[in-house]
Amino acid sequence: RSEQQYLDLLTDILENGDQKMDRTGIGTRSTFGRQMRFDLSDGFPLITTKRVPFSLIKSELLWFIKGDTNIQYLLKHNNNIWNEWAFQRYVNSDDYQGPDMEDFGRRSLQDEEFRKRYEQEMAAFKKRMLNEDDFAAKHGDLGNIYGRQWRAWKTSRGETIDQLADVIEMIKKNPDSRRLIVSAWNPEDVPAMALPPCHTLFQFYVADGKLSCQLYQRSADMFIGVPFNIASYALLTQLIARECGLAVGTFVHALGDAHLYQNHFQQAKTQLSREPHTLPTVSVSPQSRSIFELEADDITLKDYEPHPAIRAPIAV
Ligand code: DHF
Ligand code: TMP
Repeated sequence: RSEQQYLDLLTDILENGDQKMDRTGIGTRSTFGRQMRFDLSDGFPLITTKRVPFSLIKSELLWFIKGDTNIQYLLKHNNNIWNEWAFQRYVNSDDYQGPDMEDFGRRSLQDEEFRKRYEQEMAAFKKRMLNEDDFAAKHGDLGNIYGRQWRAWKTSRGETIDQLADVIEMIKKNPDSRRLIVSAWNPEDVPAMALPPCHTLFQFYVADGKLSCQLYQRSADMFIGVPFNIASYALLTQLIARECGLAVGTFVHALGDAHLYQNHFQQAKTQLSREPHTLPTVSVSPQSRSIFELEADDITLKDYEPHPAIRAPIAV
C-alpha cells in the first residue's frame, strides 16, 4: 500500500536519522536521498493516518497554476498556509512600525506574552491583506516563487517562458520526449524569494497511455509539508493527464534532505500507531474546462475517511 512507504520513511528517520541543526533553530532528525512511488491508479494518495486538508492543497495548486505569488488569493480562499513567510518579509521592511517581531516563529513557541503580540500583529496583517489592495500588492508577494517560475520565467533576453503551458504542449505533441521538465529553481531569483523552492524540479513521462511524474524535492518537512506535497503533485499529474487525454501513471517522489523536526516526534509516533485506511479518489468536471480555467469547486474529493488531524507547530 502506498501510504505505508510514507510511514516506513517516518519510522526510519525516527530510528536512524542523523541529528542535525537547521536554519529555523528547531533542530531535526534527518536522512538524505529517498524515494517514494505512488501508483495513482490505486487511488488518490492523500494520507489517511491523519486528516490532511485537501481544500488547502487544491487552492494552493490552483494559485501556482494561475502564476500567482501573492498570498491575497490564498487568504480569499481561506488558506493561511503561506502567511508566516509574507509576514516575515513585511516585518523586515521599512513600512512595518509595530512591536519587534524578530524571530517570531521560535519566540511564539517559548514566550506566551510574545505569542499574544504576534497573534495580534498577524491578525492585523491578514485583515489589511484582505481589505487593502495596495497593501496586498506591496506586502503579500512572496517573491518569484513557484507560480512565477512555472508560468513566467524571466530570461536574460527579457522574454518570459511559460514552462507549464509549454510542457503540456510537448506532452501532447511529443510524448516520448525526455525533456518534459519544469524547474522552479532559478538561481538568479533564489536570494529574493521568501523561501527558496522546496519542490524544485519535476519531469513527466508517458508510456502505455499513462502520464507519470517525478518530483525532486530538495528539503522535506516529513510531518507537515510532505503530505501536502504528495497530494499536490498527484493532483497536478491528474490535471495534466486529463488535459492531454492520458490516464494517470505513477507519481515518483525523490527527496533530498528528508527530516522530522524535534517538535514533531511525538505527533509522528501518534500517527505511526494508526492503521492506514483505503485511499480516496478525486474527480474533475466539467470536462470542457481547461487546466488554466479550473476553479476549486470543479475538483471533488470522494471517500476520504482519515484518522483525526494532528496539530504540530510549523518551523518558520
Ligand atoms: N516550512 C516548514 N518548516 N515546513 C513546511 O512544510 C512548509 N511548507 C510551506 C512553507 N514553509 C514551510 C508551504 N506549505 C502547512 C502545510 C503546507 C505548507 C505550509 C503550512 C500547514 O500549516 N499545515 C497544517 C494545517 C494548516 C491548516 O489547517 O490551516 C497541517 O497540520 O498540515
Ligand atoms: P529550508 O529552506 O531551510 O530547507 O526550509 C524549508 C522548510 O520547509 C523545510 O523544513 C522543508 C519545508 N517545506 C516542505 O517540506 N514542503 C514545501 O512544500 C515547502 C514550501 C517547504
